[in-house]
Amino acid sequence: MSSSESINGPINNASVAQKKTDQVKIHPRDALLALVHFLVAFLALLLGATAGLLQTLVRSGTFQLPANIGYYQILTLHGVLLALIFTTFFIFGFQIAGVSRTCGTLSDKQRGLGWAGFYLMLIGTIMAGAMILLNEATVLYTFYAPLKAHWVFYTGLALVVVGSWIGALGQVFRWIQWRKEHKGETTPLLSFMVVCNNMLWFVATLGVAIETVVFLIPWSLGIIDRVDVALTRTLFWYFGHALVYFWLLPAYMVWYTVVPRVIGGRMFSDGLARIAFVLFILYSIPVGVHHQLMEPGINGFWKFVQVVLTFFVIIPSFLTAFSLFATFELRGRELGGKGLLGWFKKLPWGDVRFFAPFIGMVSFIPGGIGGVINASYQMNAVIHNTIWVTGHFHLTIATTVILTFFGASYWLIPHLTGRRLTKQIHQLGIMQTWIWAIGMLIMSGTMHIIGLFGSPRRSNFSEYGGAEIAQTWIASEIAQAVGGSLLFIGILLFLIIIGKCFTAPIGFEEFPIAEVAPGAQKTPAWVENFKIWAVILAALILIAYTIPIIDILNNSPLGSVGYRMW
Ligand code: HAS
Repeated sequence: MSSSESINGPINNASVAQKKTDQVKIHPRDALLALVHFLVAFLALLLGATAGLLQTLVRSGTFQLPANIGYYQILTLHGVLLALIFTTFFIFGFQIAGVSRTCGTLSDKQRGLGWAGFYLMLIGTIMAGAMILLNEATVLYTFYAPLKAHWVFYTGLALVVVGSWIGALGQVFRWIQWRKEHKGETTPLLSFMVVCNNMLWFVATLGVAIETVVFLIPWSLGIIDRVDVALTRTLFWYFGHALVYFWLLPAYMVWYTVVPRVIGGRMFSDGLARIAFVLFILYSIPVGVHHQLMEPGINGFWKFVQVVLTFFVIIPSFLTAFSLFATFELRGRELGGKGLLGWFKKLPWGDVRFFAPFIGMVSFIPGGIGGVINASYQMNAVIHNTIWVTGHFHLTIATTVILTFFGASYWLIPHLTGRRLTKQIHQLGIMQTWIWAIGMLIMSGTMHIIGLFGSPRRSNFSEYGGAEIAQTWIASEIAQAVGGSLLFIGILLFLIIIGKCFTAPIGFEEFPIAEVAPGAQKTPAWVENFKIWAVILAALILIAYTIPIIDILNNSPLGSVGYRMW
């Protein structure tokens, strides 16, 4: 079903230009590049999800791992494969497709950069994955020192980062080319968003690149004999919080540009969407210390500054919520919805392209509230290092983002492979979304509740706190295992559907992109001036990080940063 014949019947209100762009098809060579990224992502998803299932079963006390495999080893595999590898490959596949769809086919050079980046990322993934499997890198996905991994693991991760920079360049160059060819015009929204996400990613990964190349690799090779725990953690979280927005923004890309077209509506405002993305560039990086609120070594004043900045990064999500509500209501009323909520019923509930991301959006309401709680200094003391945090990120990345990615895959894979999204795929996709939502409600809900009672995260000991409380813990672990098993079934079903996408009848499935609502204000040109944003971003990073890092260095016992600096 295409969006010009949505579940609500034919859409007659689309403009001629819209009908024309609905027919645009990505060039097969760009499609191949995007597809190889998706294939690696889906393989990582399968392996990472299997590790997740095993881990939740171990915690429930009903299962023991064979062959000396450790709990923390599979926890590392689960985190690295899902949080770092699945996401990065999926996002790059989606972004390549998005730029090619909106700016036009990539040049050979741009595509070459995409392939070079892909191979480097793949080699890096194999290196890091092999070390985890060999139990040489059981350091969890945050690889905090003093846990130490084999140098091959860190080098593999560094290669993934460098590969992503090279791949991102190809996408950005295509956007620059479009700008040159269309002087004075506003660039296509989706490609602008891709450039924002790549800029955010580049600036954020500088932190983790310095952490691995300057500290962890030399330490692991024995070139330096120690590293500063506070410094490496700070560098990690400089990267780590922006990482979560690097995951979130592609979901927002789908929400802003694709979903309005799928429901047969229009985008509420192009300018508002761009401002939201720019705000993410500015505020997603100088906030990493909110992951370190309970740590010594960082002065309370700087923690306060970063908490305030964290509250700024919530604003673009509010803008997004407002914009989406407006889009849904406008379309629902256009279809005849009456009264306060009559428009809600008119939305295309049988269309998986809408339903899966919609459930993702709904999950982000409690997920976002949880984030605000985490960021509130005093409340962070209650939840930090408890399994509440695990519940939080299973609602955000593993529901909001992943359900949007699932929903996008159902039309994007057929688009790239020259096939059709069939009725069966719609039905299975909706079933998959329900399984996911119920599994996550059980698993993440339990994690939130027992987290408030102090159940620790990242531990396979579920009997903390004496015999009485141990019973409650164990009951909750079993609930998590039930939820986790449903999620695993959800992943298997998703992969079965993807298999069906590859074998569906030959045809044309559109890559839906909405046009802007008539009457929306024209986007001012300064919004696209990345130089302004780069300067403000640099200033914010310097304000938020210079003194905390100088403090850490000054307070380190001589030589504890590994290098004798002064
Ligand atoms: Fe978070 C920890 C704060 C968002 C992921 N977060 C984590 C960790 C991960 C993660 C992975 O301040 C654990 C890291 C680790 O291993 O230690 N988080 C926030 C805040 C936000 C936030 C303030 N997080 C995310 C997103 C993630 C993510 C997004 C992944 C994609 N987080 C924290 C903090 C910690 C933390 C602390 C550290 C905790 C600790 O102590 O360790 C905000 O960005 C949230 C803002 C969001 C909203 C919601 C807007 C709602 C929208 C949906 C609208 C719905 C519609 C549907 C339109 C305000 C946009 C219509 C519905 C109808 C019913 C019609």
